[in-house]
Amino acid sequence: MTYIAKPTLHHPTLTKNKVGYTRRDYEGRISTLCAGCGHDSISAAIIQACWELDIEPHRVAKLSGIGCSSKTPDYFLSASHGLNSVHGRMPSCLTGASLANRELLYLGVSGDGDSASIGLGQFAHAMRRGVPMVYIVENNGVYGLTKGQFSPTADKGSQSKKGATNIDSAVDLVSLALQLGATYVARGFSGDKAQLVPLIEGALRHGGAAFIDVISPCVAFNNHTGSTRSYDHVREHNAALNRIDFIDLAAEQKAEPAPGEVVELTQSDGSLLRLRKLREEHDPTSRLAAMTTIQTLQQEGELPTGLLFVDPAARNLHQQMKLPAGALNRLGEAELCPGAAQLERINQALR
Ligand SMILES: Cc1ncc(C[n+]2csc(CCOP(=O)(O)OP(=O)(O)O)c2C)c(N)n1
Ligand code: SF4
Ligand SMILES: [Mg+2]
Repeated sequence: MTYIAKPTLHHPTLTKNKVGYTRRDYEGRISTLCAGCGHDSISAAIIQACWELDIEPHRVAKLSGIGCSSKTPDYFLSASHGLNSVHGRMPSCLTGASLANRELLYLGVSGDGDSASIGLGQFAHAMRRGVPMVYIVENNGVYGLTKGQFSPTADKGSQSKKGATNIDSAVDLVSLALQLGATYVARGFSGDKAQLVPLIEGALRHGGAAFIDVISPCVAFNNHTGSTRSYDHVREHNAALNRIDFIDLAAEQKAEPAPGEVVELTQSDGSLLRLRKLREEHDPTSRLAAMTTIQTLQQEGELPTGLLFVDPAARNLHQQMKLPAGALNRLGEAELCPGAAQLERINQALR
């Protein structure tokens, strides 16, 4: 399969977005993942979201670790910048890149093994520092690439394909992200693109640490009875809290919302998240309420999905560190070497 290249010629009548690209311009190479793998649906959702939001592909940097999930950046946004890091080290590479050049849009793609096992410390610090990024974990409950061992997100008591029972407690990445200070926390399902695409779009416009846990079944090793990450199980236990009906940057098109209470939240770049509540009791702007809802539903065996929490006025790492507006990698000598007098002033202030 890997030798089959996608044709580069596009049909001249394909629809273009506002920045002049067709949806095909956001694609990547042909996927080598197993047919039916949830990760491929997430790649398709990322392509859709970037195209719909008129994001120029060369303004995006996509970073990943190691795993089937971490291979996926090869299958979307081929014109973007990319880095495939050592296993679990994507968050620190992304943090460094973001500090060097804040003008790009950072997209981190990882797996449940990559982020909740070897990379757990890295995950934690990227969240608590408020790195402006969209961090997606393609969560299948197993190490897919190394043939289906339980990952730390596998539920206690769930069964492996060969019938072994998982005896360890699960790491719940959305709860962790909330506790650590992430300012946009969502959970999607690779089998529900209508829910997932707007969640990614909202995250791309967020401007702070945005985390999306996407339940993404592994058809080769974790799609059987006894697994809590199979397509059937997730469909049966998906407890959607809300739906983002649409995200509108200038709030120019006012579509009629579907029935249900609607909450409108304006993010710092002016984007409007229009949320239709499916569970009246859930307030997506309360971190505490999100934590309580997640714990309560998960204890009942349900998987809460949707936009779990958002702080629309979130501050990010750059703002907290009072960094200059442009990319640090373009500072000139005058800014980098402000002179002996300035250095003396700084030294005096620290005495
Ligand atoms: C330092 C290091 N340790 C272990 C491995 C072996 N390894 C490769 S991928 C992987 C786990 C991948 O699981 P996950 O992140 O959940 O991705 P998936 O394949 O399930 O999408 C492991 C343990 C490695 N490549 N590097
Ligand atoms: S092994 Fe699992 S995670 Fe990896 S490509 Fe196949 S279905 Fe996807
Ligand atoms: Mg995995």
